[in-house]
Amino acid sequence: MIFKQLFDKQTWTYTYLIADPISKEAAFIDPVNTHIDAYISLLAELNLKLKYSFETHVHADHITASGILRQRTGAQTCVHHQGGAQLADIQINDGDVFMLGTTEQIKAIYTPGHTPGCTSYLWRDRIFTGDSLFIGGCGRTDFQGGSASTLYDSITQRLFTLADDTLVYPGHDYQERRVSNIGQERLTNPRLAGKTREQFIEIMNNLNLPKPRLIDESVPANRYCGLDENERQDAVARRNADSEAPKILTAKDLVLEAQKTITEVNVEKSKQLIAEGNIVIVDTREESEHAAGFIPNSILIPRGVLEFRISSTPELADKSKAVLLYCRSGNRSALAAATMQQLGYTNVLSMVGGYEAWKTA
Ligand SMILES: N[C@@H](CCC(=O)N[C@@H](CS)C(=O)NCC(=O)O)C(=O)O
Ligand SMILES: [Fe+2]
Repeated sequence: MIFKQLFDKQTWTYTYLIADPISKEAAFIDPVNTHIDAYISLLAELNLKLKYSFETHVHADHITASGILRQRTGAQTCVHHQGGAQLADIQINDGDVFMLGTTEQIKAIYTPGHTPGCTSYLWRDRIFTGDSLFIGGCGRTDFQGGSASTLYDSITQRLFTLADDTLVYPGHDYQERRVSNIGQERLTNPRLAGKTREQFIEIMNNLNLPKPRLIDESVPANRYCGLDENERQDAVARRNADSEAPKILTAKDLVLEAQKTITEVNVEKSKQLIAEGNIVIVDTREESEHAAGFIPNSILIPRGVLEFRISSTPELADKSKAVLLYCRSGNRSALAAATMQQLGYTNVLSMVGGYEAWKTA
């Protein structure tokens, strides 16, 4: 067997390389995007073909290398289907088994709690627990849909039921400890040993940790396997060309879809309709945008709260009345118009070009 434990000092992340020496097929677990060249060299040095790049979850503290590894090696990216990483080639289910060559089996064990998509991987005598179980600790549960009670169940029912001598290889260790085992964690992990579910939840709800330094860039990037905006376009197109796979929609797609069902009017026509009177003008932008300038007599209902504000807006009580919607450039108002039509409004118009075009005119 070929096995390596790699460490990213910046984020205290462990990455694992597993390979079958006969077929030369290899897999990474949780590769980090700042080490891609080193990974490629390592694969070359060991004469390995990367077959899979697994994520234990959609990480909040670093960006994955999986999307780029896919581009450079053809490896398949694998994330649990609850992870929200639509671009991943394989949407993992609990119990899925992945083969390297004919003998090496990697089995996915669903261990949610740190996030809803967390998965551990069992290979031979060892389990890669990601952030579900650390040495003497566990991943936090205070963001990304985390749940302390779910994590308690995952640890006690899925991980602690493995053989005591199963080696535990975590996703991080903030003191650079490298390996533990199930028996040791069951007996000595301070969050779990001798603790009830309620005590565990109490501990987890009072950690008061600062949020990870890189969370705001990591989570959105990792939903796209770590690819940046430019790299995504190709990957999304490739994915959408596969007729079997669910389509990945972008905001632009949603706007185009909405535009097929609504009526749009230009600024000139809008001015004419306003002059004729008897039309409700709705600004669908955010409050700060409205404050910086608006079309006279328009009422502000930001797109995000439209569905909920409508019934308490007296001007919109009559669903047959003419309504002119605008935003900054015409996209949000198109979506808002489609929504209002779904809610039964029969005379809704969206202003093309939005307030920008209005100002220019
Ligand atoms: N200081 C680190 C904290 C990272 C962090 O919050 N890590 C998560 C896993 S993604 C965790 O569960 N940490 C547990 C802990 O710090 O005890 C950073 O900014 O990146
Ligand atoms: Fe994490």
